[in-house]
Amino acid sequence: MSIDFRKTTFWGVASDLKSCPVIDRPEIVLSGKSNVGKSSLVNALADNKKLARVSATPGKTRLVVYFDVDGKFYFADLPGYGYAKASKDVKEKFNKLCDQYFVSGREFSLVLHLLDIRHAPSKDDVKMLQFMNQQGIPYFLVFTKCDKLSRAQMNRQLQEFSKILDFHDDARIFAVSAEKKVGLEDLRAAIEEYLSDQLN
Ligand SMILES: Nc1nc2c(ncn2[C@@H]2O[C@H](COP(=O)(O)OP(=O)(O)OP(=O)(O)O)[C@@H](O)[C@H]2O)c(=O)[nH]1
Ligand SMILES: [Mg+2]
Repeated sequence: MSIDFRKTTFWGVASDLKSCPVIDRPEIVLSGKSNVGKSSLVNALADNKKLARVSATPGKTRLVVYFDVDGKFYFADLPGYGYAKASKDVKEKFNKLCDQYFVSGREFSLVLHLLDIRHAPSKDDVKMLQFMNQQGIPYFLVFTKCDKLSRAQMNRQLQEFSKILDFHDDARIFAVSAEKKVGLEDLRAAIEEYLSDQLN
């Protein structure tokens, strides 16, 4: 079985939990702070800049946006949490949608939790990892925007992260740049391998 990530298409959106579709294939959720690069990563993996809307202004993704990847699985691109500039109401709505998504009992195969390699993890990141560890939710940690740092700086940051974040022993860690197309092939291969026993 092989997945052609280039065959990724927009599939649908949901503005609240009730309208999230019941799906019949594995779902991979992208989570992380607003502006970390979730939508950019979908585009980079699919090698299609026009697929998901990306913006320098945090809070671009306001809905759960679903993408069909080669008819094999779905990506769910969540609105980022902690979008500081949104009004209180909007912020609460985003955060609620993210939170509900994870406590709803919805079944997903894997979470790609994204962290900006340049910044210390937020309280929400720490909470999210604790939650996934407690619930036994499988996740990959994906450090984004690697083009912004030198290798030495990157290694230093990774050490700092490991002091703050409680990585699961078998958590898989990736460093990517959507901008410079770094680390994408490794991530595609790991997703494919991860899903291989769930797909036929
Ligand atoms: N330099 C660099 N910039 C990136 C990279 N990935 C994303 N960006 C930029 O970061 C900004 C936010 O990217 P998005 O993909 O919209 O982030 P998001 O996590 O989907 O944000 P929300 O939808 O607000 O939750 C945009 O200006 C992107 O161009 C990367 O690998 N390198
Ligand atoms: Mg987005």
